Amino acid sequence: MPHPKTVEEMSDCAGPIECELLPKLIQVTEAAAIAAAYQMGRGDKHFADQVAVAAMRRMLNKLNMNGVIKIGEGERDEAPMLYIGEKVGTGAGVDVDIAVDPLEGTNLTADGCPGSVAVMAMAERGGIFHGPDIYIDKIVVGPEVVQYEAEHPEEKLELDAPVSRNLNIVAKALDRKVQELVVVILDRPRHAQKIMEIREAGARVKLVSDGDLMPGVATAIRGSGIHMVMGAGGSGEAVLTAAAIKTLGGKILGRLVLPSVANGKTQEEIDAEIEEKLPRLEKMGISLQTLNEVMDTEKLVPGKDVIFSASAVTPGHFLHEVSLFGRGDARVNTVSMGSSGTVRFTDSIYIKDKQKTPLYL
Ligand code: VTB
Repeated sequence: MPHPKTVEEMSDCAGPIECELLPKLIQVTEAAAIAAAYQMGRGDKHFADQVAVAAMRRMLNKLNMNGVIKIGEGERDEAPMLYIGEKVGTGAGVDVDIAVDPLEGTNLTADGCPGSVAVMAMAERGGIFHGPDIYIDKIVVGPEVVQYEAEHPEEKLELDAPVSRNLNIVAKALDRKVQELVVVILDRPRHAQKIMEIREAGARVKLVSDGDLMPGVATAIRGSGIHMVMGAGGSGEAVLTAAAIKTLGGKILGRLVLPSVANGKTQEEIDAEIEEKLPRLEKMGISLQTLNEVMDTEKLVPGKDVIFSASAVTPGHFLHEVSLFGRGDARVNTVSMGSSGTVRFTDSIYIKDKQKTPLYL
């Protein structure tokens, strides 16, 4: 029987970003993860973040591209490096939009807890949502649900539908019972109602203290034990999730929400946040009305040549933590992917002294 794909077709990439920058992107997130790993468990989340940012930026600036940070460490006035709008790369080469979270799960790293990663996504210019640094309330699911929706147009996930209805669709798509589903959600008072509804519908809940980005990616990986992610978290994290889930064929639905609203603050506090953030929102073409619109995967990541890489700092759902061996040698696990459909699980071992450092399996 002929092989369904030629070797050339298998190694085809979606465009210049995947072809030229994906191998480099892996090294960028690896460098940040290794830098952060040296700060693991030291209780200083700001310093852990700082070293990850610095390592990432140094690596990024070596790349031949004309990069712009679209989602990063915050606005220019609050972040000295990798702020929104910062230009990175040598300036020669392809135009690239970048979403970055140099250390997703700073608390997790500082406390030595599982789930922190260094993560970045790239796409062609205009390929990544340009939005404010607030929250996005979301639903994330894997490719089986996308397939099921295509075959059952009347049964589509909706952000505002009752939780039980959405869970039923996911269960049918995965050919299992709602009781067998696992939903990951951030452990926050703002999610108390949703958590109750998920449990009442019969599904199981995994609460995470931080870091709902990689669980979102895991919804597209069978065997990860995660079928759905729900709840409001950082908008940057949601866009990064969207980049990964798009390349894996899954989907995300999300809506921008102000943290003061999501966290049930007083009207006075909500008004203060609106006053502070509205000018920036309006500059991005977002009004208080359009803030409420539901965005899909295409809206969050319209790019056609999208790449994503996440390197684990502490142990993850499907990645090992960084190992440090002395003499600066390190081993680091990464999952990376591109629009072509190529996914790589990379186990990189950086050895300085080949005589002194043994290679372990
Ligand atoms: C969210 C979540 C992230 O921080 O942004 C969360 O998406 C912040 O939520 O994965 P709170 O404002 O409630 O703390 C993370 O957990 C880590 O960056």
